[in-house]
Amino acid sequence: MKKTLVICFAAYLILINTSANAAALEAEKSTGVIAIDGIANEKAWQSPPWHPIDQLILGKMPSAEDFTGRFKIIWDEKQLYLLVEITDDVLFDQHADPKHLYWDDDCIEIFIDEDASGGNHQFSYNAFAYHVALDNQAVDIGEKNADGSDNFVLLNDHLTSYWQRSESAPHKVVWEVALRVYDDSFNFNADDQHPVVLSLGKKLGFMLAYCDNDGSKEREHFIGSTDIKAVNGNKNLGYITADVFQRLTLVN
Ligand SMILES: [Ca+2]
Ligand SMILES: [Ca+2]
Ligand SMILES: [Ca+2]
Ligand SMILES: [Ca+2]
Repeated sequence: MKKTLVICFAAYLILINTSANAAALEAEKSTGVIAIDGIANEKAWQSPPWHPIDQLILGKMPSAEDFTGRFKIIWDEKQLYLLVEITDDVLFDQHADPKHLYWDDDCIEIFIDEDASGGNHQFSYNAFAYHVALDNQAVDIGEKNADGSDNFVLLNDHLTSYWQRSESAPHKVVWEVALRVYDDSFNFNADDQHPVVLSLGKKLGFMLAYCDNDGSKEREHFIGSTDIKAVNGNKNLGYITADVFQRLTLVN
């Protein structure tokens, strides 16, 4: 009886664990060159499906005019490519310094865990949480400073980003990003850092989110691509642990 209980409990734990990652994603292989110019006219963008950015992480659920987002993802050996369509009524960049309170400015946030290991990445490069700002700069939390203080690092050479407003809908932004994937051996202070070569069948941890602020002191809402299981009522866990990311598989 005791053994059965243990087995049931173990099965329950596995169920909880997999449900957190339930929204698995696939990235199709790119069929040509993607110009990162905020214009989605490449043939490679036609066939992949859209994925919604509609899961509330922080704040109150916004109206469709306030925020709507969706994305496509494809890959080649060198990088992942994201096409992100955002409708946001007010674009807001209150802090000029790209490393100061960057999460309170409008930005897309790309979470990536090269080896799908999961686990804590807040002050390590076990996974990355790139906040890509309206000036196309990318910032994450690096390893702590020697005095124990937070160390925000610009990682602009990890990605290429460009967005522009849509001609057809003035509040719609078309955003293209090419993201080089770095593994957990990344060293911010070394010069000879290279992204991994991506290959068919590779599995990564991935999540996409948007920090929306329309003029408040702090961001008004934070919406992601997967439903995060709350811990003590808090779903804002992606910047701490890669356990809440989705599973992304590179397919043909
Ligand atoms: Ca393009
Ligand atoms: Ca908004
Ligand atoms: Ca990892
Ligand atoms: Ca906004």
